[in-house]
Amino acid sequence: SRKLIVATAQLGPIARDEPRSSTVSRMVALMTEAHRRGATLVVFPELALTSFFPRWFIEDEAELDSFYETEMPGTETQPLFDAARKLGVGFYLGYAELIVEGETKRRFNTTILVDQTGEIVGKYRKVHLPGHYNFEEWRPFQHLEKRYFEHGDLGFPVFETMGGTMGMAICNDRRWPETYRVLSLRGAELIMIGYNTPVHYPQAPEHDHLQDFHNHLSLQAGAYANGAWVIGTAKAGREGGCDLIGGSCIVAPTGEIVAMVQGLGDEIATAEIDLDRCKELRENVFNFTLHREPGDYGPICAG
Ligand code: CDT
Repeated sequence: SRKLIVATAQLGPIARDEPRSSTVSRMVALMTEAHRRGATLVVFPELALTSFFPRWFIEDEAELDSFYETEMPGTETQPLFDAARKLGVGFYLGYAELIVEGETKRRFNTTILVDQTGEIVGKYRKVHLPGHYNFEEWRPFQHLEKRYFEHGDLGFPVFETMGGTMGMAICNDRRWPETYRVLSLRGAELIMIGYNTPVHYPQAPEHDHLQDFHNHLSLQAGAYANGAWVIGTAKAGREGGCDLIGGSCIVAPTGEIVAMVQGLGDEIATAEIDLDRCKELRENVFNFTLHREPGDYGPICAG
């Protein structure tokens, strides 16, 4: 068996003007508690360092830029890397990434994987960007990911690190079966996914009461149909006047939730996971080599 203890590290709301130093302190506290419970890998949410700013139409470029990281680690995020090294705890960290190429600014919704020595060992940029590009007055809040981020240009890579094959995805990616399938075809045994999900879905408010169900449905189906461990981590609670779901959890390759947080604030849930349990599915019902029929899946890849 290949066992490790992992943690989902849910964050409660982050205020629009909350300094990075405060958020990073909250995250170090969660990492420290995870370590106390024996965890060696912690999964933080999507855009974990700031409020979920795509809910606001921000016209001032300097203000918009203030939500992005231009270096990683930077001065304000260095304590996370120091804590990782000191405690021997790796982590997944979602953040807004700003890079400057010549005169051009490029923006991505990004996550990195940091190992137990505090080194960055993986990076992923969000592929499925939900929402819209322009300000839409009818909405109670905006969802401007298509305005504030470019489509991720790294595909769905996996990383051999921390004793297994690791994959990452970000929020809306978890609703798309292709995300898990591409990562799993590349051998992912553990797929980490941070999210910010409003309870209210303005285009179909009749689905509001289903948000927690759809979250777990996606995470559990993705785990089971690919025989992979999945960790989903929320930014939760009432943030900037918008209610975000919680439900951060650890899902076994069988699709069962084996650990889950209880509330909507800063909280961790931990589980001992055995990466070898992926074989229960991948050597049986989801043995890709024996049973997949890619010759019949053509439309999936058609534009
Ligand atoms: N952050 C993110 O991707 N959130 C979406 C909200 C619903 S689509 C507007 C999600 O899939 O949870």
